[in-house]
Amino acid sequence: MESSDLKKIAESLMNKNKGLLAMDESTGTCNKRFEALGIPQTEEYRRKYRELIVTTPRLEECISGAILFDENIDQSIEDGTLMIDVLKKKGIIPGIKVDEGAIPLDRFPGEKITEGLDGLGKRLADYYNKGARFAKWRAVITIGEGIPTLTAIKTNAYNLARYAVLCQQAGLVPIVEPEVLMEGNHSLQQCSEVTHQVLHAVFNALFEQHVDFEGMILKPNMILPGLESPVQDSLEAVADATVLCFLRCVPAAVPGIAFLSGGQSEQLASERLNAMHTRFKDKMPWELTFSFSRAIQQPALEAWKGDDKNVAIAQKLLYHRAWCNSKARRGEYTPEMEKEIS
Ligand code: 5MM
Repeated sequence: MESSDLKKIAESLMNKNKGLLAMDESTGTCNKRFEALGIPQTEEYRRKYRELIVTTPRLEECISGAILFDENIDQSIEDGTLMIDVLKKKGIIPGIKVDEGAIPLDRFPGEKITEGLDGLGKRLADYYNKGARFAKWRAVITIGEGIPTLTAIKTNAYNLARYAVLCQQAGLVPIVEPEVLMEGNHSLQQCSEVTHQVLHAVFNALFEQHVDFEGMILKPNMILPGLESPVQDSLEAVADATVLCFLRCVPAAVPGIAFLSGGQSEQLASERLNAMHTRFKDKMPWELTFSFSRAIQQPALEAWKGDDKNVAIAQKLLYHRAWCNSKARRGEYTPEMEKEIS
């Protein structure tokens, strides 16, 4: 694969009016979300839900790429069309989550390491043949008493870099996702310091593994105070801390940064992304957009509740959140837009 091909895919994913839709919940995560809403936790209900997402009318106006989970890449919608083909027909680039989840990091209590490197080259070749053009791997970093340790940061960074180079070899654009979790009572400043350290370790590892920065995308957390922190900072403080951290850590050769939402409310995720654009217009060397799962899907999932008769309203809600975020990624979002559901 020519590096110019990877660059083209990365640039298409970072389309100025759009962002990414993460619909790569593993079976366990998807079932947990279904359970909370009383939706049956079966393969057929997970298929129906993913059908609802990929067939949402006009989704392609706001979404450039969708991240699938292994279970969905071979699944079809009701009429027999493969979900991946539904996406391609809409002009949405299909991607695939290729990590195999985070497990406890032995001898480092409270920390995790993401698995999935064994046999990855072969799996990536299969996914490419099935039509995927980008991939995703998520590493999880927790802030707490004495953590994260340097070992956890470096081990996760190394795995992310190995994954990224294997993706590029296979013709897939790697989305590199080091997530510093929101859980905890840490301050905005602590999140900034940890994210800074993590991003330096990740880019150092990517550099050492000869990853082509122009053919990758970074999927980070925003710089936020912990969910239990008594101080919840303003939109402006979050926007400034986040963009300044990236300006210091992310090379300009990287085409784009696409945020995870991490458990923020849907509206806050849009407002914060929007504030970054209004405050740093023309001052960022990369595209800055979204790759949300919960902050796009949650209202739709709650409206659907597993019932076919709710599909149309759920799709309207899904489109609406994608639309709000496509406005936010241009700095054009306003809270009044929350009422504009057509
Ligand atoms: C969809 O959730 C992805 C992880 O799933 P598993 O934990 O089941 O493996 C996750 O990587 C997701 O793509 C990102 O965290 C973005 O999702 P949020 O909800 O944070 O926007």
